[in-house]
Amino acid sequence: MAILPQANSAATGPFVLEAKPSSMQLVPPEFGQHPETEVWGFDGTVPGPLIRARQGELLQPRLINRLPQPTAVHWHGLRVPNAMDGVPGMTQDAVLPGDDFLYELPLKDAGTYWYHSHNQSTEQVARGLYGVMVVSEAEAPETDHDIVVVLDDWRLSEKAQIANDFGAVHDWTHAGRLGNFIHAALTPQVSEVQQNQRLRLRFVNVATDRIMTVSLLGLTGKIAARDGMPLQEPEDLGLMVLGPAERADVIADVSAAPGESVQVVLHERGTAYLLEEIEVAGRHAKAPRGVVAPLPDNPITRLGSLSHARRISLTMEGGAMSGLRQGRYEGELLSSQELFEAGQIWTFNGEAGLPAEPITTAQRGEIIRMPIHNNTAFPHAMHLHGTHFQEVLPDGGLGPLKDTLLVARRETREIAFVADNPGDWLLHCHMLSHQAAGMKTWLRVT
Ligand SMILES: [Cu+2]
Repeated sequence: MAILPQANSAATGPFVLEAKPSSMQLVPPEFGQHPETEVWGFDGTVPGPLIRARQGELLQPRLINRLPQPTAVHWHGLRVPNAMDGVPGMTQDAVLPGDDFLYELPLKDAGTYWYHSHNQSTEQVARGLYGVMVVSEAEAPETDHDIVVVLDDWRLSEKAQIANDFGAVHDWTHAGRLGNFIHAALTPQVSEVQQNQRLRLRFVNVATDRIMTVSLLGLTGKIAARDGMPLQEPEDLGLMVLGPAERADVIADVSAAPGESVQVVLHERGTAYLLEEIEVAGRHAKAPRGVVAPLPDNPITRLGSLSHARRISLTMEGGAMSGLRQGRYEGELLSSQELFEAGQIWTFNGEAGLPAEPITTAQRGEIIRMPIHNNTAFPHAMHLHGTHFQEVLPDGGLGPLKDTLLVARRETREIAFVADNPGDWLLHCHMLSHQAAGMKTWLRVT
């Protein structure tokens, strides 16, 4: 007799994730005849393979590097052991071309996560090295379709090739590398739905730098999770603003009538663009389900009192239209001109690039609260590795669990978190151009 593997054996043992050059028909025919686009993708696809697993499983992806550059994979939003975080120079050595690395990822939390290159990421993510990971709840809410919506932003030449201008100074000093082809990739590619069906739409902004503002037409429902974590009270669906790396899970019933469509609309500088639509064909036998109940909670501690919290502040400076005069870089105090010449344009607490010392060393279990002062003329998407944080709201209340927070220009926002995952963790702007040009620091949890 034979013992057969389970049907979903991909998640129950090591599996291969191969980073390699490839090509794909990125620009669809409605934009005219375009050749395939040369990309770098996991398993040669962009987005990379959708990894579906269940909460509580151990995921073991083996990264094989078939790129012409070293690489590493960061599992964005997963609370993993430090050595699995995928940050070259901090948690592992970059994986050289031809080499491989086995990641072991215990999936503590259900939700929508993503994975992407964390080496030369301004180039590698822009070339397509990202994918989505869906960790399903033990008791998932009932839906008719569960669809991942990847929002990406490409800078393409007239021949539909990725512009090879990574590190352009104007991008780095301003809002980052913004593209000219914004796209929503649906997985699975559902072509039609029925009125009254319930959809779960998992939005992921994988753009290197662009903030995506989207609305949904033909749906009635709620945002049930942000950055993977369930909202204790689902939020009304309105305009969704997703900074780079942010996610939102929408659970909604199709309200559009047969013959109409469900639409994903991008709002950019006063203009609305239809990114994707799904036809409504027929009416489901059931009435709409109506109420969207909160998703089952994840085993992460939400903050209670902040009375014992230690405060560490972070001040952002630099970029265009700012008064940056000087900053430290690699231990030396440089003038703004010298920083600029070193490709370092932004500072955290007066320091550009990864400092030798952590911004703080926290005892395991300590509560840290961090006011973030954005003294620049641009928004920034602050991402903390290793755990989720909550925003400390102006009224003293606490916001939802998040791993990335968009901080508007000249704005102060405050985050707080339990430093409960030991190791060295990056804290950086997820506008990858800004990160490359200085906006990163780290903290140590002992
Ligand atoms: Cu930034």
